[in-house]
Amino acid sequence: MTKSFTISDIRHAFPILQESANEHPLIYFDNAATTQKPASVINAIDTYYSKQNANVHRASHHLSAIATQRFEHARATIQSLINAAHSHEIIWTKGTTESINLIAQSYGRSNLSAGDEILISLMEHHANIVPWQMLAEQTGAILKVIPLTLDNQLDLTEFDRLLSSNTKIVSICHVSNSLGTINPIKEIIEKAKTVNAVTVIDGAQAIAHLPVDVQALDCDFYCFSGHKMFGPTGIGVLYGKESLLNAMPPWQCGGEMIQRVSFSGTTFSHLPFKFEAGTPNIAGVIGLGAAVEFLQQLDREACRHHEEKLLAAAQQRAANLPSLELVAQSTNIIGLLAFNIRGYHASDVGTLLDQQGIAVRTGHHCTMPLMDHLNIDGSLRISFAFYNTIEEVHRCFDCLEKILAAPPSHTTTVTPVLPSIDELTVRLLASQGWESRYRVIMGLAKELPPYPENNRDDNHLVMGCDVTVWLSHQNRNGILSFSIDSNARIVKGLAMILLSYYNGKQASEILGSDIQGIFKKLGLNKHLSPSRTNGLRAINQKILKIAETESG
Ligand code: C6P
Repeated sequence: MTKSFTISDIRHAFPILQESANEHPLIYFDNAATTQKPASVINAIDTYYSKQNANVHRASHHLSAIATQRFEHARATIQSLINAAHSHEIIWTKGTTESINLIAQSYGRSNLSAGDEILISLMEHHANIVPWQMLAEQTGAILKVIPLTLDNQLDLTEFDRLLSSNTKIVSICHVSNSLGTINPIKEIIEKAKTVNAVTVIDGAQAIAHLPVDVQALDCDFYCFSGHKMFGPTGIGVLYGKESLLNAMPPWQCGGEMIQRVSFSGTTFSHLPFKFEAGTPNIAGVIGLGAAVEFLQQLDREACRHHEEKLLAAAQQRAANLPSLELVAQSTNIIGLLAFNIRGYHASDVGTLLDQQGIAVRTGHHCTMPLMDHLNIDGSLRISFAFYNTIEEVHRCFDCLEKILAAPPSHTTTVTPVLPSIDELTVRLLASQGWESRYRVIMGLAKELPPYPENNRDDNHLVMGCDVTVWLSHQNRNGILSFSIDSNARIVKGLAMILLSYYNGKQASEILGSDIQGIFKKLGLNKHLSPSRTNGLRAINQKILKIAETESG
């Protein structure tokens, strides 16, 4: 079969790419978070539910036979994608996170003991940190971290130094989701073998971009998520070597994974079912199989080449923006560009891009230790798939340049006194359309009263926001007044709405009030992004908690 790569055909295969966002053509640059799905995947799921829905492996009827055949066919498709030796080495999980947890709780708990060492790196996603921290707590094992070089590559000299006969597990990402760095996993696996350490590769960010051959790599485990490779959410893969999987105990128990159950004892099923307790995500598996078949029709070398061109174009445009600071070095990365813009909070820029129909991700990208190391609280990340175009890259950077040329100052003068909520509502409702209202909210940030410097500590941090937010209060004769500050301009603008509404009220009035009505009137419920809505909710909840304490 001849494999093809025609960008217009590819784009046509993805229904969502024909849609618009905020009245602009959608430019989807958040592929590292999740990729879009081709019609073939959507149709495969639809066909399963509309024509073939049945449980797998159990019933005696025809529908179940068809569902089981499609389900197991998908397993064989994944086997061929990553060149596993056996299809039973492919275990279905919910995604990368569950795959790593399975290894930690099954392999890790039964093989590690006090003093053993687990080696991860500084650039890992929380999904490849926290399960190991928990395992270390449960077993007394020690978690060690490979640092990075100055150009944000794994420090292989330090890796050599940390690797010892105590190292039992080496768990590393193939590609970093925050930097885009491609790690030399073959070399790492080879070195880990010299001390008989088991190797776990987090392939979440690699599988959509790079060829993966688990036999050539000779890794013990390789994990990835369906939704980052054009398949559905809620389905992922744990590849494990047969000998290791056979020796591991099950980690979840129930139906499907047993051979025989009696009250005197239970025997477990063979691979892969030993690790697939309960009714699996059948539609997800079938959808993922269709995603791999879609990929297998493409010239993946050409896809990679195209993605390299997208990255090069973005890097070139980025180099022309003097206030843009790249998070990562510019060589040996794939699929994404992460940066900050001096004088702007990433989430503010992300929201302004969103208004132009450009979807990007901002924040710490679930790599908080890496952000701490880089001394930033997050970044703006543009991440590519082969369906993106060079024109989209240019449009994104044209928009960035426009944003920088016209900062959202809106010439509001600093007023020492807070406007009343009625006054503020009238001002905001006067702006036509959400885009212009958003700019007015951004402009409000300038009017936020100064925040007391000595209250910038952990006690005053609002948890649950993806940007830094401080909140403190005063109680003068039963009248409460709050102060808020943040490093994101949009949050400061939203804080003005909260303060105008709440300040000067008694605790009981605050508890009986209805800020949701104001949010609704201003369209905040409908138009704010999920992370901003969560942040606003977290600040509001903290205010209500304070009012509750003060009223008691
Ligand atoms: N990274 C991102 O925007 P799940 O959620 O289980 O499908 O994948 C977790 C995961 C594990 N490892 C790496 C390297 C990842 O990038 C991710 C998911 C998304 O970067 C969501 S935080």
